[in-house]
Amino acid sequence: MSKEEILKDFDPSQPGLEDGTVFGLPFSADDSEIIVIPVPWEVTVSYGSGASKGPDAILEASYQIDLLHQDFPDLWKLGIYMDEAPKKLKKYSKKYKKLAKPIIEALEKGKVIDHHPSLQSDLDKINYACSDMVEAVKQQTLHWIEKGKKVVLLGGDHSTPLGYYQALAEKHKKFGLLHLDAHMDLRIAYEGFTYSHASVMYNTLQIPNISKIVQVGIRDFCQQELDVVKNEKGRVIVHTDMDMKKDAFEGKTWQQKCDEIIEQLPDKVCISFDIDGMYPWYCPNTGTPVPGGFSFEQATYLFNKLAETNKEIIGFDLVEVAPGKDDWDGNVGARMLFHMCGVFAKSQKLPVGSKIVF
Ligand SMILES: [Mn+2]
Repeated sequence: MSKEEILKDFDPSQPGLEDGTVFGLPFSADDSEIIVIPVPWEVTVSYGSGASKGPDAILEASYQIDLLHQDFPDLWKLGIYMDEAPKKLKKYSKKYKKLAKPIIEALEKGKVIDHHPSLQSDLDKINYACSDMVEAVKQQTLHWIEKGKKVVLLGGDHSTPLGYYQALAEKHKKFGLLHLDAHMDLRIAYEGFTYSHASVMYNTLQIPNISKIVQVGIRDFCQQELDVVKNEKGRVIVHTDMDMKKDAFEGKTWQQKCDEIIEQLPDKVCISFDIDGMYPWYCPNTGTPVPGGFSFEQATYLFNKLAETNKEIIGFDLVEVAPGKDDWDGNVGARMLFHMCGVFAKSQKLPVGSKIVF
């Protein structure tokens, strides 16, 4: 069936098709403008686990979402397709996470890993497996970009989008990251893991095409990360949660703050959204929650403002969504994913329709 015929047959007012793809949409990958690459990976988690189950939880919750988005009413017609995860990733995530556990425990007891040959050899294996994951994500991203698709990455923990940024760097000479997170993720090989979730922005800084990282919502960082920010001399800009709240308490509006953040970004922008940037009640099961944060609507407002400027959103990732006993975390993640697809598509000048005004 052609896409036109599928559209004619499909009733968007009914709940999504559970045998369809994400959001219950009836389209194939070929018929979809947007491809979501799920990366169910969490090998180096240091605290709470579950981020590898994020993509499944978001997929499950996505069937319940009404397709008529107030800001982007025609978004669903573009087609959003969730791809298969890179091969064997789920299995390897489990395997190497098990191997990482004794290393993290030994570190917690104050042991030095390279004094323990078997732990050191496991650590080497883990670092190798993680670099494989990064390469697989990069190749899968390039595969879809070369087919003309708008590609989105869905984690997994925050180590998962590094290969995605590397792929974007093959296509764009210079771009910046708008990074929403409670953490800076600028640690250097955290706990010995080169590709730790807590090191992803440090690793990202090694990509020369990334001209700037603008961090929003930060409220937990260490001396080493502060030193990285200082050494980068303006390449990393930090908006801490404390500073943003103080500004707000003293009368600065969110609109003013968003203008300031957007001004600091280069012409091309990739968004990296760690769900723990938001207030913890939006993501109670995420791996490393921190009190404070911003609301769902503050995030979507910032993204909408960015999409209204001349700056181009070239991609985004959403990471660290981890499900609990109910489907709340997945529900929030699915709605954020849908909204971010909308701003991405709008910025890419795809026909998302005009905002519904009452
Ligand atoms: Mn993070």
